[in-house]
Amino acid sequence: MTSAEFAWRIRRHAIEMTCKSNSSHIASVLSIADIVAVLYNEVMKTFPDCPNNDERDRLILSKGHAGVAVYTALAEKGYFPLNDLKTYCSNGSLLSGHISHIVPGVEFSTGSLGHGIAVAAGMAMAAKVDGKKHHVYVIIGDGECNEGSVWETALIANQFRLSNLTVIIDHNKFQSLTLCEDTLELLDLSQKWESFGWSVININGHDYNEIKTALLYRDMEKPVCIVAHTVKGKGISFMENNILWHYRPPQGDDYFNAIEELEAMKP
Ligand SMILES: Cc1ncc(C[n+]2csc(CCOP(=O)(O)OP(=O)(O)O)c2C)c(N)n1
Repeated sequence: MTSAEFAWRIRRHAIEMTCKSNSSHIASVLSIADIVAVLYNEVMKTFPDCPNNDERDRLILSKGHAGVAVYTALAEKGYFPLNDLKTYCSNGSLLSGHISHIVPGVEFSTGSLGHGIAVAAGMAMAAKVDGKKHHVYVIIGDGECNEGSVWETALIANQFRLSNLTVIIDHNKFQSLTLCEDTLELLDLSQKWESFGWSVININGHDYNEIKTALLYRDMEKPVCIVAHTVKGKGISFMENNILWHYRPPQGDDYFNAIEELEAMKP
């Protein structure tokens, strides 16, 4: 399967799941669908039949409200049956609205923003101390960069030269209610991370080749920060850059129109 096909499947499942469960955050999921697809389809060493294999690469989704992106990728990889996606957000289901480590293949539960990156840095540090070769990836939101704990971690990761850590910032320029710059302005993210000692790469977060090259990039001395320029709601025209879709579930005509658009651009 190509990463374009993999990402399409993430988006297709995501529309079904958020519609059926009447739940939020579809735009946040669509924003990272391409990045998550490349991670699972082409980059990370994974062991779906043995999720805790010590040699696996680790991914923490720090913006845990977009857990659907990772749940669908894990199901596509065979960590659990695709049919289980239908239980998303229902009573008794393992698949909660914010990502949960109870699900096979999920490393850490998140939802309260600003914590996943610190845990990822801890994992990277532990791997270094133990001489392990796996890589640790963490996806954070640009709005999430308003959290002080993100910057404490940026300092720590530089201090300990965590070259086995890659942070991917989903830079879609929005947060939950409005633009990031109208909430707490971040100014130039690249400059900031560089000044914290990181190796920084800017990419189009929807270009599969750029995503893959950046995810595989290593700096022997520094942790890597990928500033992925993305579109919130990417792939469904009426959701793109429209803040309503941070919380609004796709229902009725919106659901049918979204499915129609996706089917029309199936790779
Ligand atoms: C500590 C904390 N404060 C507030 C929230 C509520 N919240 C959920 S999503 C969100 C916006 C996050 O924006 P961003 O990180 O840019 O993610 P994206 O735009 O991709 O959804 C907020 C403020 C939260 N989950 N955790």
